[in-house]
Amino acid sequence: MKVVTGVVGNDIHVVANRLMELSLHARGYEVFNLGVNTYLEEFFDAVVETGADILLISSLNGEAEGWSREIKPLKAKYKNLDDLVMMIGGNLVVGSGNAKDIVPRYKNYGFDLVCHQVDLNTGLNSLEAFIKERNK
Ligand code: B12
Repeated sequence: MKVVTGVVGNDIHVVANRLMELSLHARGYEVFNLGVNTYLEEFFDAVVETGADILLISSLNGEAEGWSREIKPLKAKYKNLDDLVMMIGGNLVVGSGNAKDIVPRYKNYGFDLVCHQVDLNTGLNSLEAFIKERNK
């Protein structure tokens, strides 16, 4: 399967993003890594260009929430993204917050999987379980 990944907004934290690329490769995915400082339009354009099945976004500085509010109106401008699996992880708020509150908010923005302060491998395991369940 094809995955587009990167770090959203004005976020320069690159380490988790590089690890994500390596882990996805090791799990057999074809990876298109847009790197840090990536805007939503660039993610969706890359999904269309590559025909990706999954969009996997990282945010460490907590800015993601501001961007995520734009997802629904922006996604509506693209065709054929209904089957795209959308996942986000990292530090999903500025300061502290708990996953119980954060996860439903992000699901409402349009994400299928939300991993607030969850390690990469646990997150990728849940992605694989999600895809398996969906393809049943
Ligand atoms: C290194 C670092 C920096 C470096 C980044 C260098 C670089 N180019 O990457 C520098 C010094 C430049 C930096 C700058 C800033 N940083 Co900084 N930084 C860190 C630090 C110390 C480590 C981050 C890191 O690389 N960790 C290693 C990776 C492997 O671990 P990780 O990031 O935790 O990622 C794991 C999980 O989050 C998860 N994960 C991540 N993404 C995803 C995605 C998915 C889908 C899944 C499933 C999982 C997942 O998997 C990873 C591995 O298990 C953290 C504090 C900390 N101890 O975590 C702060 C931290 C992330 N930084 C922070 C901040 C605030 C900033 C600045 C805004 C500071 C400032 N005032 O200038 C700027 C940001 C500028 C910008 N435009 O983004 C805050 C964010 C707080 C928040 N969200 O509320 C933190 C948490 C520090 C803190 N406690 O306040 N930072």
